[in-house]
Amino acid sequence: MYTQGLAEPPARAGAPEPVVEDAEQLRRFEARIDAEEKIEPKDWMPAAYRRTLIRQISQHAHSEIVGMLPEGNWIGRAPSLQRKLILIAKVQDEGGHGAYLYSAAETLGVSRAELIDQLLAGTAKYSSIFNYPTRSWADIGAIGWLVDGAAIMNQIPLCRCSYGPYARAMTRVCKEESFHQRQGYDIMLKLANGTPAQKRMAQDALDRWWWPSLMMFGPPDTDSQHTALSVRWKIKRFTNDELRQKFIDFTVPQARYLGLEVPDPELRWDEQGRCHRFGEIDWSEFHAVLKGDGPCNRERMLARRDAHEAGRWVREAALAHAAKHRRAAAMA
Ligand code: BYC
Repeated sequence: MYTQGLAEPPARAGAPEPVVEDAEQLRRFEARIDAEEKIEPKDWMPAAYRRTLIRQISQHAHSEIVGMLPEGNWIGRAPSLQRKLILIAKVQDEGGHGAYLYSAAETLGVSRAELIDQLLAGTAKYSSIFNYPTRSWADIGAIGWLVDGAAIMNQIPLCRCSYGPYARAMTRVCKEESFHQRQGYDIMLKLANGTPAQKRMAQDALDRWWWPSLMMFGPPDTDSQHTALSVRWKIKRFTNDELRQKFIDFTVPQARYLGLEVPDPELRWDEQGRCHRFGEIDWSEFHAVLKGDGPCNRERMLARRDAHEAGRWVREAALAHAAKHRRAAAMA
């Protein structure tokens, strides 16, 4: 069962050279995983485990930071003072999630500055969902309900991830995500029970966000390069398709309660399978977004690069302040 060959995913063009792990160390590592022990930063781990975690945690961190943009865009236009306060708190939470996640990634031996450079250079991925525009206030409801709903479905199992710092960061993140999901559903509830125009806005937002939300869970299991190893090493507890199905089964009754229609003519309850059957996802759209050709990819990257430049003086001032304190402490 614990063969060396399985420790590395198949080599891809441009991928680092496979590392041959020590068989005994690998056996002990996998025995700890099987025993549900947490792996901590100073513990021995296979190079592929470290690499997968850096990849996933940093993509997750970038998603939180880029994910602030579509909603941040509505802070100034929220329809009441209370809605504005709630939205500010939510967007701040997302910045905080990014910060915990960059810290969790740093425990694996990579610096936050390196990771941010990768994002700004366009070589790192972030969630496809944040490349779609927020056209109306109902989109803020749909993001909370569907996007944060999908995030919770994906992240609750990550609280049991085998890597300790990621699992602990996720526990805190999930508590906040559940508030985010509820605020989104509350917006949808108000709009769906409002005037006919408001209900149309809610339906339009569901129409536009439904399919991209399903894509958040990643490619189908048959095309997912990383799932097998990540499930084996208990980084992921469920496959992409399993989580997507759970999300659909959970969300369809919520749409019904809102009196809105899920934009999928093939959606139906399968009594025998006890789950919803759904139509084909347009994976060509997903791949186009990942390649940088989504509706807002360029705008999002431009906004992040501008924010990074605008924050340069703050980083420089913080470093100068820390250096001054170090010098003072050394002289004392
Ligand atoms: N978008 O082998 P696979 C939030 C990539 S933030 C872009 O299945 P894996 C929120 C994948 O990275 C929520 N790329 O990969 C924030 C891989 O590419 P590379 C973000 C995607 O890792 C603000 C390739 O496709 N959540 O909730 O086993 C406001 C093959 O995929 C996507 C997380 O990051 C995608 N949707 O599984 C509101 C959760 N899907 O690296 C809300 C943590 C796949 O080989 N991440 N790719 O170049 C995960 O759970 C997993 O990484 C995924 C993918 C399920 C996303």
